[in-house]
Amino acid sequence: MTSKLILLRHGESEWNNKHLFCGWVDVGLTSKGQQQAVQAANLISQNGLSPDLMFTSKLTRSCETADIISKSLGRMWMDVIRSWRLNERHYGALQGRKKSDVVAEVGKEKYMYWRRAYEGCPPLMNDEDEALLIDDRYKYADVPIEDLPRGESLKMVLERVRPFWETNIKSELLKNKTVLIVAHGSVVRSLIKIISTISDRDIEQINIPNGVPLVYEFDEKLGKIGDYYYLDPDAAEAGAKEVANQGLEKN
Ligand code: DG2
Repeated sequence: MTSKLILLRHGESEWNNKHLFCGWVDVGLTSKGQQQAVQAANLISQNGLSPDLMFTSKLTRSCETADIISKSLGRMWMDVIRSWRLNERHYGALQGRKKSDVVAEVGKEKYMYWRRAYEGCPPLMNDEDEALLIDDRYKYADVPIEDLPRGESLKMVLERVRPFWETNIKSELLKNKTVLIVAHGSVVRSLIKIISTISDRDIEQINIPNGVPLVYEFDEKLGKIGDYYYLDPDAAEAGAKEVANQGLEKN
């Protein structure tokens, strides 16, 4: 028996499209993002995968992608578990800023450090701005509201994703289920770092495309069979390149 884990970054969001740092700001999908979600569902079914349950974040762009997928697959009955632990990396005071403006202000090196270095933590958000982002969706979070992040490095994301992976996700995979996680660029990078034991340096080079599913297969003891693979490698490569270049090209 094997279990399968499908990881997916949501379809293009309104702020991905405008090249704005988004983090915990709640925006919806563009029509392209909605089409990417349908295409992701097509890839999942064409590859003979039938998710048994889904995990997603508390942010609309991921919830919307998850809804489109379960509808497109005809599996709206699937259990969906939503957690702030699968939210995008909190981008602190960079949230709402255009990526190319940040490059112009602080230079490419600092921009890439904040964006991709494992321990690169952006400037934190002040308490007043943070309060505007915290609403009812976090009321029953498993940590006190004041302990929710105000800015995070990838390392900090990994530290809040890991307990959820260990407790909530692994237990489902051990039941031989096919599990779909619809989340965000940094959450997918964290999970890849955990599962594939990627070094702090190498994870900097990994960019996650919008809307292209990647798959891990495990044996009954949760030993990884091979490494992850994308269901559409060409689309993944093109999408990852586009993400890597955000803010660095004229846009
Ligand atoms: C993007 C990631 O997150 O941006 O927060 O702006 O996956 O929710 O669209 P997502 C954001 P980069 O780290 O790629 O700059």
